[in-house]
Amino acid sequence: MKPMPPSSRLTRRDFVRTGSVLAATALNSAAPSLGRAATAPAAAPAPRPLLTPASKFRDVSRGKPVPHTLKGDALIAARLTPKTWRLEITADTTPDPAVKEPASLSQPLTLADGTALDLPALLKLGQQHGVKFLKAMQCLNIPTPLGQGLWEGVPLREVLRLCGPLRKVRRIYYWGFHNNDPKQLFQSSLSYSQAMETPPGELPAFLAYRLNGEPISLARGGPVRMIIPWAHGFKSIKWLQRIVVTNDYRANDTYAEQNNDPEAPLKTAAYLDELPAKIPAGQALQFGGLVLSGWSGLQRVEYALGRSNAGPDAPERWSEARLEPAPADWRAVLPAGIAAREILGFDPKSGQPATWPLRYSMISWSSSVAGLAPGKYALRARAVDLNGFAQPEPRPIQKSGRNSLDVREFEVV
Ligand SMILES: Nc1nc2c(c(=O)[nH]1)N[C@H]1C(S)=C(S)[C@@H](COP(=O)(O)O)O[C@H]1N2
Ligand SMILES: [Mo]
Repeated sequence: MKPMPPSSRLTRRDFVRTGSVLAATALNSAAPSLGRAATAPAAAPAPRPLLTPASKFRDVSRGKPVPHTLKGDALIAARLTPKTWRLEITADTTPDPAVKEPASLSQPLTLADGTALDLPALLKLGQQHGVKFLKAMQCLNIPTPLGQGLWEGVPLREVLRLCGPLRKVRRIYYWGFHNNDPKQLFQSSLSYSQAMETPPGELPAFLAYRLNGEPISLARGGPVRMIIPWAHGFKSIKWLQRIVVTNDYRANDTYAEQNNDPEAPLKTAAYLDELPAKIPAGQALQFGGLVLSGWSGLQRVEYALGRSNAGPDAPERWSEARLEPAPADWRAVLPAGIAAREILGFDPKSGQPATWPLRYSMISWSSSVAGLAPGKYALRARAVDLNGFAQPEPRPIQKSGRNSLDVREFEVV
């Protein structure tokens, strides 16, 4: 992610207004018969709100019943209310030939001896160590990002510190409420260093208790969920209830067993919105979508227009799309009472994003083409990361992070 030159600090309104009408020339040189003057440009798509309201996140929750349908006593028994929520932290002592010496921690936190962490204690820790972070939630195997939120919580390292020195620990795994049915267990894990040794300027794994300035709803994994900034959604365990430290060196995420790469970080990727099936000739085609700046950052978004979906005359001619600029006034974006300078990834002095797009967040992009002759077309979009890899590169398999190109077909009539 490049530092933002001052000239690129346009307002979000500028972004909508100037949604460029430019690509006909690029297309013309590939397929001269396509050119024709545009007469009636359609309205450019407005950028998505940077914060997705909690109720508008797409939901991929597992469990039967899903925890957020529990009510009354069932909710209390599940320890999923702010008053009943507890977190246990223990050491893994399961005998395993791969584990020569078991892990231990000085002070386990358990329900049995009344030491399990409760929400007031976590919030108190937050007064001293709290972090805020704007993150796109996206899994590695689904077509569209789920949403983007401002998450607040306490770094995992600070919570583990409550347990005194950890001995012989190589990994940390954790899970949430799962209806007491072992088959519904959904677990994730981190290396010891990922949890404890946040490098300067890097982002910690954290236990979140607020989303967009409000307590995390049950549907979004509240009262407390894990947020792993650099990872796909499957590491961000909802309804968090148990953390286990282990000397087992193997990642034991539920997702690994489902043929996913559990160590793959968030993939830089562009997403293309739906297009109308038919567009009147003479009207410019406005299009756009979201782009997620992942582990390797974002350089640009590109699109290519071809006459057919897979045909040989689909041009490998990519044009650069326009990225949504950073908001001129973050107060209009952030929940009341939260200043941009408090959020990780912003310069604490200027209150401006240190990079744009922010790491692990998504913004809108857009472009348009004019002068399309009647016929069938296919539009593709891709992200180019800061190492110059164009999506789907450099990920060899989908199961390490969805990386296929979005393609939309439409007809000019
Ligand atoms: N306890 C629990 N946490 C979970 C899951 C789950 O099934 N159970 N699913 C994970 C997956 S695969 C994803 S993509 C994210 C989705 O988060 P969201 O529902 O808040 O968008 O939650 C993660 N956390
Ligand atoms: Mo997921």
